[in-house]
Amino acid sequence: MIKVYGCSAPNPKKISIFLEEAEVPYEYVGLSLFENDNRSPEYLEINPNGRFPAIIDDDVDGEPLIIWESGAILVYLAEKYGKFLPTETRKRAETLKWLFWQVSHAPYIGNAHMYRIYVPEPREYEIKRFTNETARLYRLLEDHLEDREWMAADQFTIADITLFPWIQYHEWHGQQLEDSPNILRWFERMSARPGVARGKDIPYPVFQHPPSGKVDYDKLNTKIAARLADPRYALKPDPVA
Ligand SMILES: N[C@@H](CCC(=O)N[C@@H](CS)C(=O)NCC(=O)O)C(=O)O
Repeated sequence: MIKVYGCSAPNPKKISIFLEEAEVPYEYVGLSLFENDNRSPEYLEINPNGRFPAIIDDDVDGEPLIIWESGAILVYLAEKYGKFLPTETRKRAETLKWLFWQVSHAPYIGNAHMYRIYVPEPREYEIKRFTNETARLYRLLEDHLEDREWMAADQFTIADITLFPWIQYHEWHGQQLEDSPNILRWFERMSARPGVARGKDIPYPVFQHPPSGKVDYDKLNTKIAARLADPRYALKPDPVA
C-alpha cells in the first residue's frame, strides 16, 4: 500500500490525481504548510528536504521504500502500475521531457505565488520578474497545445498530471485562461476526468485546510483575496513585442 504525505498545495495534488486516475488503493496523511508540518522532526525523517509530497511504499522486496520529489514519485508510480507513461521510446521521451519541464520550472511559478500573494510588502522587481517568466511559460504551453489534446504522446500521461494542479492557480500567476484558449480547452478536458476531479480535492480542495484550530484560515483566505485585488501586487505581465 502507498502512503502519501501532502497538503492542499500543487505539488502533492499531482500524487492524489495520479492515484485516483489509476484507481489503486492508498492512504493519505493530510498535513499543512501553514502549521509547519513539513518541518516537524517526524516528517523530516521521511523527507529531509522538508517539502511535500513524499510517499512510502510499504513493501518493496519486504522493506518500505521512501520517495520524495513529485516528478520522481510520478515516474515511480507510473512504472509500478504501468500507467500514464508510454513505453515506446519516443513517446516516453516526450512525456518525460514535459514532466521535467514542469517540475524544473515550477519554482518560477511558486515565486510568482510568493511575491504576488504572501510577501509582507510589495516588491515590484520580484513580482515583475516572476510574473513575466510565468507568462512566458504560459505562452509556450499555449503554442504547444495548439493542435494537441494532451501534453505528450497523444495520450493522457504524467506530463498532464504534473501540470494540472499548477494551472488551477492561474489567477495567482496573473493569468486569465480566457486569453489562452488552448490551455483552457486542455484544462476543461482534464477537469472532466473523474480521477482528476477526485484527486484535486485530496487531502483538501484548493484553498482549504485542515480544521486544526491552530491557524485562522478564514483570515488567510481574506488576505489572499485582498492581494488578488491589490494593484501593488496584482501586476499584469509586460506586453510582448
Ligand atoms: N521539487 C519539489 C518541490 C516540492 C515543494 O516545494 N512543495 C511545496 C508545496 S507545493 C512545499 O512543500 N513547500 C514548503 C516550503 O516552501 O517550505 C517537488 O516537486 O516535489
